[in-house]
Parts: sequence; structure tokens; C-alpha cells
Amino acid sequence: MHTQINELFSNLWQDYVSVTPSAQKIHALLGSTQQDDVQNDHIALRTFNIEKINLEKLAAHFLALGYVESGEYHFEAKKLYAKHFEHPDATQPKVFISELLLEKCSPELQATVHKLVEQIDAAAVTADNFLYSGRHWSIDQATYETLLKESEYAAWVSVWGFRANHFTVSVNALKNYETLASVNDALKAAGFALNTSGGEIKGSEEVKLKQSSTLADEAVVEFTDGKRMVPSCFYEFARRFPLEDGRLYPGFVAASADKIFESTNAR
Ligand code: OOG
Ligand code: NI
Repeated sequence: MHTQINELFSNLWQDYVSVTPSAQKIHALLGSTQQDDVQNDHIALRTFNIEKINLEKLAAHFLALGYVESGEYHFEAKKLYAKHFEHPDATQPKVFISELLLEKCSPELQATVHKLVEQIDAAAVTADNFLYSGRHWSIDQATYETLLKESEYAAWVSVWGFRANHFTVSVNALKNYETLASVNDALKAAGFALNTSGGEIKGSEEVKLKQSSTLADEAVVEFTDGKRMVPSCFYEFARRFPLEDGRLYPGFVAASADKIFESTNAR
């Protein structure tokens, strides 16, 4: 079971860094300063709430590896719904999966997204590599632009498909940094741009979770009518605080997550 989990996260990581070179550099920076690897707090995936590929279809891959559904979140303005999953072995990364609620979007957006999703081979969804299989359809630049005007999230999924949209460093597990602010300072000193929506640090000790993230890298996307750079994936940093019983708070904070989503907005 653990070998399978490690294999999945290793494949997700390889795919993620292929479009997020800054994550590889930051990983090396934090890892080399402590002569040890960094621990992942969580990863996140995005999808649409169409039966064929909805949140539950993505989650099934994690449930099969022993993960357990552990919390749900609503994002009214962004028209998103999310759940998080934990493994009984708390050292395994948590998983945050969201889906766009299409019925709340325009008929035009719904029609566009349905056309993309129709192109997916149903068998691909249950295949072992589905969670890092990327995009299963072709798309032109005008369609991407139209989606972008209505939903940055829809536009992101339309070009990047199924893959980790971020990995998250567990600040608690870093040996040479205690606070999130000190991690942020090191990143800024090394020239990385942070997401400042809602402040550089989202959350607080009161809500038991502090988070920050880089602004997504840009990577080349092949559209049917040409190639161009668009925002890809970002890297997140999370520090968790203990509950009354001493256990670290294992959940997410909707108000903070709402701002983290914006890490993939155009710079
Ligand atoms: C997920 C944003 C939420 C968190 O840690 O609160 C999140 C996303 O951008 O898909 O990752
Ligand atoms: Ni996150």
C-alpha cells in the first residue's frame, strides 16, 4: 500500500515539476539547507462536476489507497465545491480535490466544457495514471480566452487537465525554519514571487493553519492554433498548529483556500 502511495506521489511530482520548474528549485533550496528531503503537507487537484470525471472519480484513486474523506468546503463566488482526504498514516500527504459547479455557470461555458470532456476515453479515468494524465482534448486559444473571462478555474483545467496543481511543503517538518514568515523571506530573497491575495500569509494560529504560496509559473501550452505561455502550477507552504489534544489540525480553512486558488491567476 505505501509503495503504491509513494509511486503515485512520485509520478504526480514528476509531472508537476515538468511544468513548474520553480518548485524544483525551491524544493532543492529548502531541502539542501537542511540536508534532508522536504515533507509534503498536501497536494491539490481540480476538475468539473461532470459525472464522468467529477471529484468522486478523482477521489476513488485515493480511497483505493486507504485515504478517508475528511472534510468539505464551499466557495460560493468561485462556484466551487471541495473535499479533503486524509490517510490513517498522518505522515502521508493530505489531498484536496475541488470541482467547478457547472450548473452555476453560463450555458456557453457548460457547452464548451462538455465538448472537452466528451473527448475523454472513459477507460482513462480509472487507469492508474489518470491523476497525472493531463489534458485529454484539443483546445484553441479563443476558447481558452472565453473561459478565462468567466472562470479562471475553468480555463486552467481546460489547458492543464488532470494533474497536481500544487504540492505543499510542510513547514512543521522543516528543520531550519520555524515560522512561515521566515520561509517566505527566504523565498523572496531568492527571487520567487508570492501570491499576495488576502495577504502573503493566509490564516492564523487561531484557525490552526497558516499558508502561503508562490504565484504559478508559466509554461508553454500547445493550442490547435499555436503555442503560448499560460500560468501552470504553484508551490504552497503550510504550518499547522496543535489542537487541544496535541494533534496538529488536519483540515483546511475555506477563507484561506479561496485565496490560494488565485495563485494560478495571470500575473
Ligand atoms: C486549491 C486551493 C486550496 C488550500 O491549501 O487551501 C488549497 C487549488 O488551487 O486548486 O490548496
Ligand atoms: Ni493547498
